Amino acid sequence: MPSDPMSREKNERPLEVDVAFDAVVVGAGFAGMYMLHCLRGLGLSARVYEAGGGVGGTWYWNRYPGARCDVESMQYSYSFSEELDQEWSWSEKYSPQPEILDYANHVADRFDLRRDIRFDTKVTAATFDDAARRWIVETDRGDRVTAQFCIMAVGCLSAANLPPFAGMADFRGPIYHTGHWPHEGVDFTGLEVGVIGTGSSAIQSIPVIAQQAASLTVFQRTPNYSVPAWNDKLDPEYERAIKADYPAFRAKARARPTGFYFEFNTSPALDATPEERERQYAEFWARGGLPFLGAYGDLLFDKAANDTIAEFARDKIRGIVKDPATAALLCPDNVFGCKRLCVDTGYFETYNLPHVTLVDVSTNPIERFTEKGVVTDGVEYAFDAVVCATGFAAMTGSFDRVAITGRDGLTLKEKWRAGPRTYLGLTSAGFPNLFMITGPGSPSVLASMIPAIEQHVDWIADCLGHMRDTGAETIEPTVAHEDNWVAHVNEVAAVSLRSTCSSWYVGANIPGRPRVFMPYIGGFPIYVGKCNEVLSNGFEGFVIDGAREADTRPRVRFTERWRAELDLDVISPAAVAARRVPVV
Ligand code: N01
Repeated sequence: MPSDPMSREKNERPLEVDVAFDAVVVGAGFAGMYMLHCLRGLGLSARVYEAGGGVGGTWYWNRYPGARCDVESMQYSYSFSEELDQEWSWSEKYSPQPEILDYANHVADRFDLRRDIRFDTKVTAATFDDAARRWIVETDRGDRVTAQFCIMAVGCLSAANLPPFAGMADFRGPIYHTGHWPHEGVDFTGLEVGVIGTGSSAIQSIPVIAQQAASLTVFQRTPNYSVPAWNDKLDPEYERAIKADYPAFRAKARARPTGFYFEFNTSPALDATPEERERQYAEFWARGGLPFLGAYGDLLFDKAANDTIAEFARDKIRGIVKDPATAALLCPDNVFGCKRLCVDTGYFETYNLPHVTLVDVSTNPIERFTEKGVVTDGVEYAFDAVVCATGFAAMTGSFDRVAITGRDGLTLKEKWRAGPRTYLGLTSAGFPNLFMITGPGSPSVLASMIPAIEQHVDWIADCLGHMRDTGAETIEPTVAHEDNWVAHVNEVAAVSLRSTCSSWYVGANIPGRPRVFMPYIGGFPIYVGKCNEVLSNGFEGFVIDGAREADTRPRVRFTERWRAELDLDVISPAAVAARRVPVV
């Protein structure tokens, strides 16, 4: 995907060669920004390289029409600064992309982050120099710097997947990817538009594109479940109530399996009568969004329970979409919530519009692009513009874009060929002093991203603080601990129905990728407890080399706020074993 040449010109700057930093951070999204803030708090020197022309990561690139967050605004923000929490106000229950990007820019200004960030710069390689015990980091602009620590803040869903359809170069109109949307926006007024894909990005953008386009044709390979957002202006009373004690609200959210707060019910769906279930689903549907999955505790563990919520959701689709053939095509027959649940505003209603058509490409895939449009099943559909809402090479794709070489010439890509291997999703054996923020093997995309990011950054910051305190040179997990962690990640994934379908969670959306459930599904608080324990036990499972004082107890500077008592009735290991942990 091209970077923006105008922005790059604007960000003209001298090259950085042979400059030494304590840490280099790759990416200036929410992870890289907060990491920089903490590195400064430790008094460490840092350089952040960012491929985009500004901060914000996901929210910088995904500017497609209708893009908004699926986690409520009052929870989708940093929690590290009470002042920041108090001074910022969101306008809607679910924030639109431009407002989240404004927030990211506000944070960058408020904490004076930009002076250590180099924009329009892609890190191309990071190589561990064993003799010097430092990382050599190179960029596409010719920078070549060294750092003791290299921190990958590259995001989980940032490597866009543009399938290599034959003939794309022949198409005479523009082809857009939702994850690389033009900054100036796109006006579809009066155009014949094709959209490929029906995941979250498509489900958000289709209703908005349909308002402008003369005709809209959607190519669907797999139908998706979607729950209405019931988005609205943010209720000022609700905002006031949360801001009256924001830290308490944050603590409640952190104790939840997904790292964000909503009310849920832990009882099993099949213990209820059909009438009770219907009432319960109707009530949770009326709340809308991802919390719909909180209607019962066993929905993602017990297929028979899941069938009941799936049928409720299909009934909703059949109730909305007037043409029965289209409604049937839109009804998924897989496990509800197995793929990431979508949240929409008027998605299914859009198919009632006379100029909107659904084309099933499940058995006859898109054959090719032509000069005029797209061909499937021998039929050519003519378009002025095509939108590929075809997703991302999730979790590992963003790492693959950087040539990361650890000890003995081992590349991360090679090491992860059969699937990612990490210890706690934070580090990987053979790659000393390399850290990942929300890497594979951590809750990452199964938790609300900002709390997941903050918890990782705080842990890394305490780790780096400890290394500085003890004069340590390198830290690296043992292979045995990494193997145990990978086995545990797989073990808990096997318990969940989520591991049973061909989603991007398992890399199945892109041909040729290994099929491994990548995020940690054991629940955010359980994972946080494990990270705390590792730290408190003097970085158990890690080899720390070169320390002056081997048994100095790590100081807890940043992770203190992750040590609150948990609501163990809901999130206990016993609850997990009994498969009564909703929405994990
Ligand atoms: O991507 P996706 P996304 N021919 O992979 C189809 C997060 N997110 O960008 O299902 C035809 O979900 C593919 O079909 P199939 C969220 O976590 C968050 O929509 O593989 N079709 C699918 O329909 C989300 O889950 C938010 O059979 C092809 C679609 O393209 C994640 O990002 C908003 C194809 C891709 O769907 C990714 O969502 C948006 C082909 N060759 C996204 N290749 C918010 O919270 C792919 N497809 C706001």
